[in-house]
Amino acid sequence: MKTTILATCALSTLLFISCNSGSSDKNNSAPNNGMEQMETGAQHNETDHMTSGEAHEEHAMLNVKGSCEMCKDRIEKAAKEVEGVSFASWETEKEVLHLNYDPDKTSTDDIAKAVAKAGHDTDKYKADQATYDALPACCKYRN
Ligand SMILES: [Cu+2]
Repeated sequence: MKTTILATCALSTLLFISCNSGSSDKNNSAPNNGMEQMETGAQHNETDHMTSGEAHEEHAMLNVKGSCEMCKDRIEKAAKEVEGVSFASWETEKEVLHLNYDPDKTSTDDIAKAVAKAGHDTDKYKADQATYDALPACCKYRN
């Protein structure tokens, strides 16, 4: 009996140790991301406010239909999910979406498409009827 208990103890200790070393490996590799900088000029992420002024960015405004705060979240989220978009803010009253984006990576056309796909009409692209119908009642902006 004793040996079984000892063996179980030893086994669980081993498991514990291996779990621990696994997680500390992760921690060690986290700050070690120098590899990502191999691509020149690829270092424009949204959190990089220090260099965003120097980055090749453009500002644009798009007319986007919507009605409430939920629409605002949905529109901004859809725009920000487009690669190259660093800033998106929708004005509820004017129904205008302000954007900062990298023109090498995306275009207002791409962003308008993404916003329309999320359920909001733009000047150029309209939301599918099915997508529009699926919006919550407070978000219905069509008459
Ligand atoms: Cu809404």
